[in-house]
Amino acid sequence: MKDDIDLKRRRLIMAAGASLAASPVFPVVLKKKVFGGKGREATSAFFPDVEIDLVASPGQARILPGPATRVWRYDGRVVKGSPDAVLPLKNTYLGPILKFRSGQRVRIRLHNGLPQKFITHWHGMHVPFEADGHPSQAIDPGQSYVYEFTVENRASTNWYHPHTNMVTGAQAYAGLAGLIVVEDEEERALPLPRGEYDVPLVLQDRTFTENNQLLYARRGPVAMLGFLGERIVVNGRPDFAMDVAGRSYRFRVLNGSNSRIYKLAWSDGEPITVIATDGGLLERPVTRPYLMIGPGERYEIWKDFRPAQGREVVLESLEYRGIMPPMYERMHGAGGSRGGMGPGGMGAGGRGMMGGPRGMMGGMGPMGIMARHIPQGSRFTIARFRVSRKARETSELPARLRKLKRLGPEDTVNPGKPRPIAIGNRGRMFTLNGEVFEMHGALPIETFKVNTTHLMEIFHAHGGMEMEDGHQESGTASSPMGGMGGMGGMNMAMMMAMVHPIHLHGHYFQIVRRQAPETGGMHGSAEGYETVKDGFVDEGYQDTVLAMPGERITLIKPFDKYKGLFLYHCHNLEHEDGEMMRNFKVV
Ligand SMILES: [Cu+2]
Repeated sequence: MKDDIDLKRRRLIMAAGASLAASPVFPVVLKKKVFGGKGREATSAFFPDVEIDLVASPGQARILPGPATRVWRYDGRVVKGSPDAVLPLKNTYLGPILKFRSGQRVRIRLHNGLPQKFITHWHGMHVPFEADGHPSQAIDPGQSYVYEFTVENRASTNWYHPHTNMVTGAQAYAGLAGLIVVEDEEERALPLPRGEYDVPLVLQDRTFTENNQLLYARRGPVAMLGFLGERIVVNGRPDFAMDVAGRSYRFRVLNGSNSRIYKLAWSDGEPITVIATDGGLLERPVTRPYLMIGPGERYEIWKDFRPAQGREVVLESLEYRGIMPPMYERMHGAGGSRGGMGPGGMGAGGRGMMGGPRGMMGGMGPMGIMARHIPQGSRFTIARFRVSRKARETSELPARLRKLKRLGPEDTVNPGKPRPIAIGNRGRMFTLNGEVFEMHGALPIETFKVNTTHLMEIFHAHGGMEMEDGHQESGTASSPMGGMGGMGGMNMAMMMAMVHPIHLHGHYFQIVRRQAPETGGMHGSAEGYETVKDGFVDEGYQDTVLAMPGERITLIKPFDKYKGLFLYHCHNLEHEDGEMMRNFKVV
């Protein structure tokens, strides 16, 4: 047993690919061509304002007391341009913050120092196909890929992470992620908190071995539900706490987790004030009692700590339900919290849910991970802020932030006939528009003329629904839950009904309408929806949206400027790696 565990431990990160190939859930892996390439050189016709070398390689980080944790990480340096284009972060495995300005020409030379193929995507950045990090551009160990693009985004918080076919989840989990901050004149003119009062909060969850090493597997229930960790880490640190001054702060919140969804709320009862979404600043600040943030999403929140002088304010995730398959919610008490795991009670003592000591529920594999995870939808502490200092000055919340163009159906080329993004399943695999991933493939409904704007609809279509173009969804009665038990008389559509954070590459989109799940509907729960529906912010631009079970989301997306293959996929990284990904072909 001991040898078995040690062997598995060694395999965890270094051989993610091999363990995937062995997975009974994804037999298709072995038949696939392995894509890996020689990279891309710099072009002589491109004159960069900023040039950066970025290396991904194995390293170490001190995360927990005791032995250091082996991680994979990005490290960067400025080759040309302003030295603050690369801001390394201390005491974390996270990559440096890349800081760009709108209009800048950027060249990034990515070097693969990892023992497997690898590519990186600039999530949120509107860049040419050659610079988007499509999995077909993945490079072999020792190779480099040169990205060249002009920063077209307005001021916004974006991020970078791996996009390697079938191992994105394993590579991101190993530590490969970093923020991209885009600035522009308009945003700099606003009296928003800056410098030490402008704070990134990257939310992730991890599970550790007794030896402080990262535990990951993508099989069985983890493939179906997504990886869910036993500890929350913020900016790469567990039990995150910081001393703040009694004044206003700007927090750039990124959900960098593989599959966890957070329902953010302040412990002092104040609403959450949102000033920016994925696509940057809103027209004016909005408040919500709580804020739902799915994997891949960014929100900037403004917080005034003046009323809490001398006290502690906690950023929590509150209970919610109705977003996981019914079987899961039944097992975990429909959003119920783990015994003794109130705010702050989530340290080592919180391990071993379901009563068994660690290891009892299947050891180090996916069942071991599931046995120890913090349930999706339970309540827990994310970060603590001690308002320990007085501030001489603060910045007031601006009433208006910037002008935003609001798109309507009349701005689209297909106002009466939205292009579908149908979430379904083929047996145990999730599908988009009835299909799983094809490296270079795109259906007619996935093909768009460049410089057109389209109305699109994300909806759930499990269980044999006829697709618009004649594609037939198929379901089987086999259990997708691995060893999690029988599903009674439930049909496939109900078993597979869960939330999916859908990410569209390319230009940001706007949400124009949400249709809630129907009461008694096959795919979703209207009751569960009540626990999340006040936490959406649809006033701005986005690149990722949480599609709740049974929900129908209408959005408007421009396909501007660049031709080529741009992905759309589920940002639950285990779903993405399980082929819930397709191409938009822009021609
Ligand atoms: Cu998904």
